[in-house]
Amino acid sequence: MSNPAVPSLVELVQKLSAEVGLELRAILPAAELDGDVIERFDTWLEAGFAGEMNYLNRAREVGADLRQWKAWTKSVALFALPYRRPPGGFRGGGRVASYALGSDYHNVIGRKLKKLSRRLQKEGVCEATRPTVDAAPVLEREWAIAGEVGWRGKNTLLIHPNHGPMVMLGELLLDCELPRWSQPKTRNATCGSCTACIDACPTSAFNAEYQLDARKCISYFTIEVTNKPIPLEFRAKMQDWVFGCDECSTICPFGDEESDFDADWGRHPALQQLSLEDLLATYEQDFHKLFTGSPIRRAGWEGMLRNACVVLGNLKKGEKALKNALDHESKLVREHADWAIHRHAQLDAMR
Ligand code: B12
Repeated sequence: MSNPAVPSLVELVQKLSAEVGLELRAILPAAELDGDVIERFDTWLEAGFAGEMNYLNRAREVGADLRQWKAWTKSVALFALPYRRPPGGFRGGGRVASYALGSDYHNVIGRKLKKLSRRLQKEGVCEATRPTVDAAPVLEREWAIAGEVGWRGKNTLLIHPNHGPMVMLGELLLDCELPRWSQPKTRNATCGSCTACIDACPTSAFNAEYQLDARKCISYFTIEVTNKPIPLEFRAKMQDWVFGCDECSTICPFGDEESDFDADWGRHPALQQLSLEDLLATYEQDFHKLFTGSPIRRAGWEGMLRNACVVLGNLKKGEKALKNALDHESKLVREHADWAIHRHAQLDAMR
């Protein structure tokens, strides 16, 4: 039954979104973010919290107005796909952030957004469109907050009232003017006095509520920095996180712990197949083949082998594989294997 409070054009976008497996969360005009967002972004960049993620400067240039990126944009449709599922990782240990356990979200969401674009074009709703997921100069969380998809969590993540922080964001830029619209909420909430995410961070990466020093975040140094050593002070604190980290997401009281979106994202076969010891023995070419279609490729072969050494060190496992890696062609891997062997001795001494 149609809802008379929702303009029919929005209903059409909702319907077409649902047909491609997306739930429309909000629609905003192309220039909607308030000035404070950009000021805070500048402060954050100037403090050096972005580390080596120079690509964020481009998002700064686009700023509050998406027309700075795609001049024809008039509206933006916002999406948030839940991804919570039982934890997982490499066979025998080595945890991988939940969002990366299956198919690459860029592809999963990107494909759905492309399908939606074609349907909108066919219905004559718009002509030019641009799907975006993560890898574009779009401040995705700020748009989602402005569209009331959820609220800004103290862990800096967008928290959806029902799904919590474990949602991946995606947007569709459109060259047509659509009415501003937000999905009605079934509950109103905020973080209140809760600081569970800040307290749970293994590397104390939050300088303050709502403020992350990315350089200290496990996700940053295991994924974004692919060719440099992991700072010594963080290696033991990484525990068994070999790619990304979910600690500030899973501790959040919002979102249903029982949620299981495994079927939507799948499990990547390489993770079923490989142990960290196997990973350490892979050649570069094989690594890229094995992880085709997985976000894990982003960390690169050398980066992932480096991470694997640290985790094997922390888990006190894989002594033989680590010893072999002392002769690895990569200096980075050799150095981390050496650290891991010393870590085993250190853990023995602590017993
Ligand atoms: C760079 C980046 C990272 C970096 C930096 C993270 C960060 N917090 O900025 C690293 C590599 C560390 C990272 C890690 C992760 N990421 Co990331 N990442 C991004 C990316 C590409 C840009 C984010 C960005 O603009 N950061 C810049 C800073 C300035 O933003 P900010 O921290 O929100 O800062 C604002 C606030 O802090 C606020 N602020 C500052 N001080 C104060 C004070 C007060 C009082 C208030 C109210 C506000 C406030 O103002 C700042 C400017 O707006 C986005 C995709 C995109 N294109 O947007 C994905 C994205 C944010 N990442 C995502 C995910 C899933 C993750 C991880 C959970 C992955 C994992 N499991 O390992 C972790 C979570 C770590 C965390 N708590 O942020 C999702 C988040 C979805 C969601 N629910 O929010 C995104 C949106 C990708 C997507 N398409 O879904 N990520």
